[in-house]
Amino acid sequence: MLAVHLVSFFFTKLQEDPTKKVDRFLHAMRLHDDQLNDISARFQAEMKKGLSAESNAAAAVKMLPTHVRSTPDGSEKGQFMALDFGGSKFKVLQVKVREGMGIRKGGVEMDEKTYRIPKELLTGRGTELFDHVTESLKDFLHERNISLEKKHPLAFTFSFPCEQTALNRGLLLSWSKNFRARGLQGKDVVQVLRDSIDRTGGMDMEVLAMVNDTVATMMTCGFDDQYCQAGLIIGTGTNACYMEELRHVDLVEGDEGRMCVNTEWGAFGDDGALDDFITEFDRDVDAASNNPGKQIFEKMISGMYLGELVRLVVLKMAKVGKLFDGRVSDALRTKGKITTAHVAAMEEYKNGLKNTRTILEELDLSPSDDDCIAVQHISTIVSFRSSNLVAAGLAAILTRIKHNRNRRALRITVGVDGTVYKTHPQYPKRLHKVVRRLLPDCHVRFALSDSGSSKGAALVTAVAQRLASRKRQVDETLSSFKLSQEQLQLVKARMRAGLEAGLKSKGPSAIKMLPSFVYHTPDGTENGKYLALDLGGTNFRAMLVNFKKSLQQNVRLYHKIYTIPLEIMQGTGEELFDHLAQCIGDFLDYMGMKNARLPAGFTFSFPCEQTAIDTGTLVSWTKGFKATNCEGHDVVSMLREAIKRRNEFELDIAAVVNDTVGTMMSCAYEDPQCEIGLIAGTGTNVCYMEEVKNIEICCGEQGAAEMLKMCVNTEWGGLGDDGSLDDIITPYDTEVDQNSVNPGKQRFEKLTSGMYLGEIVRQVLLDLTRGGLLFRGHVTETLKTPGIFQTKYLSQIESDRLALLQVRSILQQLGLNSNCDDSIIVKEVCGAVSRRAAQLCGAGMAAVVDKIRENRGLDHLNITVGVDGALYKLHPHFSGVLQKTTKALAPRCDVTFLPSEEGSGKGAALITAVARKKKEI
Ligand code: 0WK
Ligand code: 0WK
Ligand code: BGC
Ligand code: BGC
Repeated sequence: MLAVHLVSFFFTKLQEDPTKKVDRFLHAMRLHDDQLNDISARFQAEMKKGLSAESNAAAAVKMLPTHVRSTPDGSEKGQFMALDFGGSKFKVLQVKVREGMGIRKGGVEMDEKTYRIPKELLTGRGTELFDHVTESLKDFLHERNISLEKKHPLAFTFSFPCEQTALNRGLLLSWSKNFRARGLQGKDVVQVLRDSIDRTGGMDMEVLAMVNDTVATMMTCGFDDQYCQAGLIIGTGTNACYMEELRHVDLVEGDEGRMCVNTEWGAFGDDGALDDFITEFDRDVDAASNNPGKQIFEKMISGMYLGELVRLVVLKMAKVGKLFDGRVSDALRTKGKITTAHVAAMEEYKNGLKNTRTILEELDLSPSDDDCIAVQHISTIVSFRSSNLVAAGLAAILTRIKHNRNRRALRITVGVDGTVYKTHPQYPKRLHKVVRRLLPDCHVRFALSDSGSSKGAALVTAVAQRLASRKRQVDETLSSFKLSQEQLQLVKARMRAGLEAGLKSKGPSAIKMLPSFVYHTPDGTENGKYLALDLGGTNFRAMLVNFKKSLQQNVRLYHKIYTIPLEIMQGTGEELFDHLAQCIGDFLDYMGMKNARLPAGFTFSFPCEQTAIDTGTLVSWTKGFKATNCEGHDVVSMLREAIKRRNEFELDIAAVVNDTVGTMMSCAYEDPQCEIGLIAGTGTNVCYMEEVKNIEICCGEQGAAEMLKMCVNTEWGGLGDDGSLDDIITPYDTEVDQNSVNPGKQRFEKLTSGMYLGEIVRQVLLDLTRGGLLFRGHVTETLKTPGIFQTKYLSQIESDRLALLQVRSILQQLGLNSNCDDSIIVKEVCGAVSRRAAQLCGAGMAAVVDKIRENRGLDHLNITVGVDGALYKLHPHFSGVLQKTTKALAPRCDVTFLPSEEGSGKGAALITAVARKKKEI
């Protein structure tokens, strides 16, 4: 008896659960998370393949650049005609976008009409298909009394894979879904549209942008949600796009900013990458499709195929007697008899089963309740697999964005559209759930594009218009920084004239040409220990230099750097020199040489009139220094007095030199051909070995006459103080000069040196922001703060590696919220300002080397320039542009630029050594 009960229990058990039967039958379609993660990883690999120039051609997933470089930022405006072509409905629209009010607040008005596309046109001649499109457009203009004369900007949503080389140019790679019109593959569909508009005639359209429906959907949702950086279509077809870092898009020039990439993920698997997930039903759907072997991923997911998949599964299960007791109807054998809409209906919460019975009865089947449950479950499994596969693809994209942005967690919104997503009752929830399960550390929001993608297309066109006009305005603003060859030649000539004038006149000349009383470069015989003191632009350095005769060319140096607080820089002269004396004391202590009474060389990087090697009267402070009671005083005496006041140690200050002279000497120790010293740092200046006979101001000076050459500290920073640069000085430069501690002075320096470049950039950024071209027009307190944009930022921002992310983090640190475009502009501004600075220094250097060449009556000159300064040494492009400009403007001079290793200290010690030797004689 018990046995009978057990058998009947199991039989009813087996009988009873049709879903289990289906689960077994379709186990290959039921994907669990490991499989989804595997598919996600495979898709990531495919994305890389598609993005890289090497492997793109062979890649199945084409990763097509769209030339859409940014998502909406609320400043789009204008009226546009739009065509939405390629989805289940072909629409003609007029879209009005008003300033910054966003869609929710009704900032965009739409007027649309859907036009049927006769079936025969889908497979007819392509030109006829497009003529139908443009005739519909014309009909719409008529019907809506929209002027036919006025030129209308047109946005074209074309939902097929296109290789775009610009926003308004795209070659059709292949048709998909149910389109197969002839003669268009490989053609620029924007041109085809323009030709059709001309053929249809009677309207004036400017096709400004063609976008894929995924891109248009992302833009539509991006208008309201700045986190929307991806677009997803699950409709007749399926596809996704997202904002990729431009540096990863090999097929497009440039590495700044981002660009939206249309993945065309429908083709994932066309190269066999998904073969182990393809079921017999997928193969049947593909074989019966009008593009076998193509769009494999799409055929497992999108609305054009889901119904067919369900029909084939139901047909197979019926054939093997697992449904309808093995009875099959002709309707069930007929392709397309079960649509995706049927699938959605079968899965409705309440009426799902009822709908299933109705649908099956319409297929001339008489299903049992269990049959209905089973068929409903088949629909569930098929559509569940669809949403799971979309989730896996999306997980791959979002993971890539997270990595691109170096984020541990990502907050992002995905704009979605498409009939399957919109009409299938359970699809969105399932998709969201699986995506969040696959990406636990991402905060993913799905925004439904509630009115189609044409708003997005119009926004792309508006963005295109805005970007184009902004680029025009930024280029205009920066054009004043772009110096032509002629202008640089002029600067060279003016520098030359300034050098000549400075040598002649005792009086005030813009370029002071100060004698240094250094007559020759080192000869290697220098020996002994010297203290080198170096007051430059940003800090004070004390250095012990030990020349060892025994060790040829071997010099030992020990040094310590001390900062100069602003209040000391701009306090009293006494405080400044006391501070220096204190630092020297600390250094000698540190070196245990307090009682050594060392001979010292003092590098004093400011214009000093010298009458001998160990005296120098400060002409005027520069570079932010403004200590009182110094100008007009001998800086050596002031230091000696400070040391005396300190009464801790004694020094024999034997020489005071300019940092350019110290740098020249340091480098000449390595390269005897070095006869010029250049500083491109906080300040800028150059010295060079001039013929004594040309230095009128010191002819007859004791000791000068019998010498041939003397090093002259040009103080070229003063070029333009006489107005000779007014034709290239921009209002931004004037602003910087006005706000400086020495207005009207050092004009050339204020165009070229580290102390000022950051300020010039800030002034330009301020102006662009006030013009609404930057930071959304928000002029923050930070941006108004002088000195906030340090020149070191230029070097970081302009470095070729990682530039943009760095730009944004630098701007972030400055409290400036920026988007990609802002960062691109900031980088452009930095580039324009630093490039001009380097070119101007190059023009100045060309004047100096050509003068030396002519001094020596040479047809060609080989010479070396010893260089120092943070701008020359640390800025990624400055030195290269300077060298190139010098070469271009002084072609008869071969100039080697030798960066100084240990600064000018060694040079000062060398000069001290020479000075001491002479004293002993
Ligand atoms: C609506 C959009 C259109 C897109 C379509 C896709 O406006 O651009 O192509 O969604 O969904 P489907 O109509 O193919 O279901
Ligand atoms: C290092 C030299 C020093 C000079 C400085 C200029 O040793 O004499 O003043 O370079 O560069 P800055 O520190 O202004 O970038
Ligand atoms: C097309 C895509 C399009 C998608 C959604 C696919 O068949 O290849 O370009 O985005 O359908 O409409
Ligand atoms: C000073 C020069 C110095 C240069 C580089 C200028 O401001 O006037 O004397 O050589 O800066 O430091």
